Amino acid sequence: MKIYYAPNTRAVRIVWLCEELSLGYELHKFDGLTDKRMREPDYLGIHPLGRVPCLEDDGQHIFESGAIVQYILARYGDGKLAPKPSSDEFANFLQWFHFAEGMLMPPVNTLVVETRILSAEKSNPTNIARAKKLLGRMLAAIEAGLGDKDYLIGDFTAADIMCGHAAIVAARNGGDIADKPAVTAYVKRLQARPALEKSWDID
Ligand SMILES: N[C@@H](CCC(=O)N[C@@H](CS)C(=O)NCC(=O)O)C(=O)O
Repeated sequence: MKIYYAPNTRAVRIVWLCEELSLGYELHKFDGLTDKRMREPDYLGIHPLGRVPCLEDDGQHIFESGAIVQYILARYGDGKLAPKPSSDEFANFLQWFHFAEGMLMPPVNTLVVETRILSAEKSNPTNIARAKKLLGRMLAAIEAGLGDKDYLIGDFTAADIMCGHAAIVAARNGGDIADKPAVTAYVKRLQARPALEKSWDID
């Protein structure tokens, strides 16, 4: 498997998953999101938007981090990091797995654009306030979902790779978790996992 990767992006999720599963992979590393090679025709032929992550496996390419995680789990997961479809946890697993890109990341994206990409003159305080409020509600849903569990469905699963990564990125980009003890502890717990620590910025 070849992972198209840039440090501190959603591509971290794919490396993290492979590390948790002890799967081998080759890395195609971009230096960051401003790396011009991401906009070159070769890569645009692989990912039409020139984004990461992307996976190459068995002569095929696949993009969308959630789809890639599901693909790896289904092909190479050997039943690990996901409950069986017949189990009581399966619905909860899918729900949190997809909450990451569906609900958590959109306000994070707005905050990244408004506070990191746009110049101070172009940035819109109303958009920032609205995104922060929305993100607070999404993080509150995680707080409630965690309850007194260590991970979203109890044991560590790929739902934590998707949602946990989003929660960490949210906390780094203006999401307030100080009033959310379960999320705060969850973020710390995830960051202490050696597989994640290794995945943020690989040489
Ligand atoms: N929903 C996509 C989002 C992909 C995405 O936006 N990736 C960002 C990095 S986290 C990117 O490559 N951005 C480059 C750009 O916006 O030009 C996924 O989960 O893979």
